Amino acid sequence: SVPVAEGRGAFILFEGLDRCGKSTQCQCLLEHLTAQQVPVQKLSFPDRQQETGKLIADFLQRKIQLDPLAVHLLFAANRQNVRQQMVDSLAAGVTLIVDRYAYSGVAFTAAQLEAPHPRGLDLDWCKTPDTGLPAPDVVIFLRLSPQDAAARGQYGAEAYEKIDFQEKVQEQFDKLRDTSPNWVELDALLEQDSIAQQVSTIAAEAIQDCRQGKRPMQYLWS
Ligand code: FDM
Ligand code: MG
Repeated sequence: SVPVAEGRGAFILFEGLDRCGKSTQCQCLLEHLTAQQVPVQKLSFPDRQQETGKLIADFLQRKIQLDPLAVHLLFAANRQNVRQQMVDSLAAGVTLIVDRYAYSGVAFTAAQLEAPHPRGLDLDWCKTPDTGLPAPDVVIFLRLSPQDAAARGQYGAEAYEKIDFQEKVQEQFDKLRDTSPNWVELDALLEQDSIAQQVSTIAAEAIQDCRQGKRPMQYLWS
């Protein structure tokens, strides 16, 4: 019998440093859930199709220069612009597989701020523009050292792709992990299939809980 979506969909988020394999795992999970006839939709941020996303893409490709704090707000705007669509999809029983989100937003900006942050530009400032977005039911963090990441492919094509900067980003991700109870870390050095298997187990549990109404919708930053 074909499973019918009863309760809400689950919000499954993938986070990690550049080259950790997030996009591959998102695609694997999409195919896996689609084969199981789970209603599912994949999103990735930055969404480069949006008007804000085009500015972000130009910035990442170093075609235009923007102030780091202004870029931060653009990344958040790029998410807020689809907030209602995400909420509606989840409510309609559609599971969302998301490639990067506000955690990347906070970590990549906070990694650029000099400590001790003058004028209140700190982790909390970075979190503010994403307030009110739907919160993920699970954050799957694919952990890979910046050195192992760099060995996978050449860095340098886009801004941020530098080992020393990625180390700072990882430190910020670690701070976010400490305040996120639904954060799960997987070793990104494992075989793709082995990661995919762990991911499908984690996803199945989240999907079942959400479908059965065991997890109320939550919003950032709770
Ligand atoms: N990035 C991504 C940010 O700096 N802030 C954000 O809010 C998001 C979603 O953009 F280096 C950074 C992370 C990465 C770059 O992301 C492009 P993709 O996943 O490589 O396209
Ligand atoms: Mg990238």
